[in-house]
Formats: sequence, structure tokens, C-alpha cells
Amino acid sequence: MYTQALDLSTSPDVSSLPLGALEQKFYATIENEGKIEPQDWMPEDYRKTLIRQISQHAHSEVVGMLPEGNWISRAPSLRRKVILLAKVQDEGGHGLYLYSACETLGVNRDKLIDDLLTGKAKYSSIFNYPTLTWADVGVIGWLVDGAAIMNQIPLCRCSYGPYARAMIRICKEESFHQRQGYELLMTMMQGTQEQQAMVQDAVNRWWWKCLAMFGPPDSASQHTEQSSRFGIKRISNDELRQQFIDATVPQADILGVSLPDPKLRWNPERAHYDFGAIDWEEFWNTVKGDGPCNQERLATRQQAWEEGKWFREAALAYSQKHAGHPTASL
Ligand code: BYC
Repeated sequence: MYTQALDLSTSPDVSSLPLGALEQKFYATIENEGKIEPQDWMPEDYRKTLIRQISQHAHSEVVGMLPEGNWISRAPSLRRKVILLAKVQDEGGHGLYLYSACETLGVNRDKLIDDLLTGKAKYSSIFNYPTLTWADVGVIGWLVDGAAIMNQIPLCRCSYGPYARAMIRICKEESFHQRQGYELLMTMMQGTQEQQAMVQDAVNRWWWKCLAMFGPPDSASQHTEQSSRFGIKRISNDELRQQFIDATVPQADILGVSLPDPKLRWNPERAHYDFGAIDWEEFWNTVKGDGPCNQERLATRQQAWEEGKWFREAALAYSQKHAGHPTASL
């Protein structure tokens, strides 16, 4: 899915073309909604931007397993436990697709993981908050996955082939994740008053963090202009945030919860919901490492990496042992 373009010589050899012609071809491909493949010429900034974004995305999936993983052993029924296990496993899979897509840009996976474990690389702000009750599992599905889908659907049309193809599969799975969260919350909202209060409390704690997930306002987004020119970013942070709010308010009404924003109201002139101010200072503090769970999340990943060392070594020894074996190339 990600690397097949490396195996096929579908593109003519353009290495002898002057830089201007290479650049023209690159932008013409993007203009014509074609795909840039790993063996195609690409500007260095394009490669760097993709490595930054795809690796951050992969790290977010892997770190994103932790807040919900916290509830697997405490799921209230076998059915809920099986669903949650499958969801968390899907997220691990998304991380692996994305690391593979990133490797097609010539970067080593060990380096990417090292950047995460040493705190050099970013991952989504949203995973630095704690999951205090079972309702948080439902709210993560409904709102966090809902926000993620809103951001990720346009990435299926991103100009880099391996990333776009990975996103198609990821989005299909994310949409199940979102629905399982909504269904979980629906069930709780039909339950006792305590359950309903638990859902409302979780919505109150996660709502603003989900709005910040889309990234800084367009006026402060340093990468939007270039990423749009490269055909990586199709819709801006603010536009996606607005689309998410517009889609979510009616869902909250059906669920019977209120969203914690007194300024949230339909504006018929804009044909969108108006909403209150996001706390960007809190967002940046969290992104920079001072959120409530940053240290815990990194420590957990570091421990998992250490504990998996024996397995990586065994897999490597096995592949080396069989490298010269006659069946190795079958
Ligand atoms: N958190 O110029 P901007 C999931 C950074 S996982 C942290 O707007 P860009 C799931 C940004 O990186 C889904 N940092 O950047 C998994 C940049 O800093 P650097 C995760 C953020 O790239 C498990 C700086 O702020 N989704 O769904 O044009 C369970 C300036 O921003 C955040 C993706 O990764 C943030 N929220 O736009 C459940 C999607 N926002 O890199 C669910 C792929 C911004 O210069 N990524 N920053 O140091 C993207 O679409 C874009 O990278 C963003 C940001 C929209 C996130």
C-alpha cells in the first residue's frame, strides 16, 4: 500500500532535467491532482514537511493508545472490552502504516522513534489529558475521533501517494471508532442520572481540548501556506474547526448533553455556529510538554520500548539467520 511505488518504474527518468523543469513537473502533478511517489523528484521542503507531519501523526496514534488503554481492564462488560481492545489495536496499526509511509521518504524508523522518546518530536496535544471515568472512553470516540476524521478526510487527497493511501484505510477505521464512542454515550445517556452526569462531565472536560486539536488559528499557523501550496493541506485549521463544530452541535442535541460554551449559537448570516475563545496559552503549554500527562505518556512509551528490546533483537537475529537460506527470497 505504501511502498509499491518504490518497486515500479512508472515514472520516466527525469534526473537529467534542470531544476526548473523538475519543479515545474512537480507542481503540474499537484495541480492536476496527481500523486507524488517516493521515487519522484520533490523539493527538499516538501520531503521535510511530510516527514514532520507524518511522523507526528504516527506518534499521535501510538501515544493515543494510552489514554483509552487505561480502561481496557476496567471495561464494564465483555462486549465493551472487546470493542475497546479492537479500537486500541487499530490505533497501533495506524501508527505502523504511518511509520511505513514516512520511511518511503528516506528516513529511518529508529530515528523517528528516538525523536519521540527523547521528547524532540511532537504528538497531538489531546493525548496529554487524563481519562478519569468510563465516559471519557465514549467522549474520545465521539469527539476526539470525530475531530481526527474531520482533519484526516482531506488528507486522503494529499499529494503524497503513500500518505494519501494510508489515510484512506485509517479514515475507514476511524469512522467506526467515532460511532462506537457515540453509541457508548447513547447507552449511558439512557441509563441512571449518575451515568448521565458522568457523560456531561466528560464532555465538559474534553470539548475545548478537541477544538484546539485542529492547531493554532490560521493567522498563527506557520505551515499552512506552504503545506497548501504543496497539496498536503487542503483545508485550513480554522475551517476544519468550524466544520467540526457545525457537525457536532446537532449530535450533542440528540445525545442530550450541553456543550460548555455560553457563546455557542447559530449565526444565520454566516450559516455557521459562533463560538467562544479557545485558551491558546494552555494549548501551547501542553504542546511544549507541560500538560497534565506529558511526562507520564513519554515514560510509558520509553518503558514499552525498553521492554520490547528482547523481541526486536530476536526478530533481527531470526531474519539474519534466514537471510542466506534458499527459502528467504520466496
Ligand atoms: N498538537 O502551522 P501549524 C488520532 C503544531 S491521532 C500538537 O498549523 P500544520 C487518534 C504543529 O505541528 C490524530 N502540536 O502546523 C489516535 C506545528 O509545530 P512544528 C493526529 C500541534 O502541520 C488515537 C505548530 O503547532 N492527527 O486521531 O500545518 C486515538 C504550528 O501549527 C497541534 C494528525 O496528526 C496539536 N493539536 O498543521 C484516537 C493529523 N496542532 O511541527 C484518535 C496530521 C498544531 O512546526 N497533521 N501543532 O513543531 C495535520 O493535519 C497537521 O500537522 C495539523 C497542524 C493540522 C495537526
